[in-house]
Amino acid sequence: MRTTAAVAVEAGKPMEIMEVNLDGPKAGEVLVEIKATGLCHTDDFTLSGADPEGAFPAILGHEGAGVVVEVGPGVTSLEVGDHVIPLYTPECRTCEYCLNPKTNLCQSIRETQGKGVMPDGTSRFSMLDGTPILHYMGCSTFSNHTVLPEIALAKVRKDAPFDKICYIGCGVTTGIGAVINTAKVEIGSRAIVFGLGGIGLNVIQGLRLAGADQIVGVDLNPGKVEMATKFGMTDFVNPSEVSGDLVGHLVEVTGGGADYTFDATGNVGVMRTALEAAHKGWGESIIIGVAPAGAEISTRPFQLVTGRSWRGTAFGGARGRTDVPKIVDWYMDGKIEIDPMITHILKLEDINKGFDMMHAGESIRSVVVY
Ligand code: NAD
Ligand code: AHE
Ligand code: ZN
Repeated sequence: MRTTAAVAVEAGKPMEIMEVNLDGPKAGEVLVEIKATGLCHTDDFTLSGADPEGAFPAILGHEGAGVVVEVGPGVTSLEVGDHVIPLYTPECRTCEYCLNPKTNLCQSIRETQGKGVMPDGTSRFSMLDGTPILHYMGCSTFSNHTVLPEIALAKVRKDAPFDKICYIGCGVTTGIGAVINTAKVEIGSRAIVFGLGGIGLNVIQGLRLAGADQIVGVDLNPGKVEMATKFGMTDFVNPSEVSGDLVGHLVEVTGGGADYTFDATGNVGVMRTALEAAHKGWGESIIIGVAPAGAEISTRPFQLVTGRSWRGTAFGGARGRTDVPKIVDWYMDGKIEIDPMITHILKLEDINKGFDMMHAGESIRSVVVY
């Protein structure tokens, strides 16, 4: 079939909207009509050329929601008409990783996914002249139609609005999951969240759900304060307004250091600050942000010797086919909020403007509705 997509033709260039060819689903695969997709900073990171796994031309996008249009041979858990959220972290339920309760990082298709191809090693997308186009994070939600493996789709209830639940495909689950699944924050904790964007706000929302007493937000953009306060931030620190040592200031604000700190910026300098602002003896720092190729974290080992831990999380430690339908229920039951964070609704032809707004710090989440 033919479908419309925003194609990342080259690193560092705006995406081009074009008609593309899409082959039908092979064995174990599913054709999905994407109804809505969020714009995550990770898409921007890959488009910029900073992603060591970035390859072009590709169809980016990994935060979508849609409807099953066709199933390939052997697909048993989904049928035409099912509502689904694509999963960049699939859940095969049989690999060594899925069988280990300590991780959500299903590895059954990770190698081919990282190369931009389906598990059989080929792409389903091509340009009208036949040039192959790569998939991205196994999702490619910047295409109106896409093909995914069955294990990379969470089946969700049909009454949930696509233009809101698409955000559960990355930002919401990543932020809330980092608190609940990865850090396992206890009631009464003190926490610091670095970066009050589409992920950081969901960390704040998760901290409030977990019953944290103090939630300190750190961002260079004061425009983020209003929304962060609405979601539960109790204190705000703008590093550009702190004279002297930022770590020392944060330790003072939290009365000795935070029980939990979260990096949602992708800046390795911020990651160091986050680790060092964690409480001596027990503070845990969780890295969520994705850093450019070649970037490395550093600190004095003494920071770890004296009881701080440095950890990381992907997709908030969530097992997508199991957890995502539950998070959709939380949203529909009013336990979590999504609507205020979706600040802009765009048409696919305006997708590059969505990334311009992200760069300018004007949006929290832009969502493309097909
Ligand atoms: P965003 O652009 O919406 O938000 C980033 C925020 O960080 C902005 O508010 C910005 O002002 C702030 N910021 C930037 N530099 C800063 C600094 N030096 N100090 C303080 N604040 C600073 O991005 P997002 O969509 O929220 O994504 C945040 C990060 O999380 C990105 O690196 C993204 O790639 C990553 N991410 C990781 C996962 C995962 O599974 N680990 C999932 C989604 C996104
Ligand atoms: N390709 C990058 C890594 C990017 C990365 O860390 N991605 C996160 C999800 S970000 C979603 O917005 C992730 O899931 N990581 C685990 C994994 O297996 O990719 C690089 O540095 O090579
Ligand atoms: Zn993302």
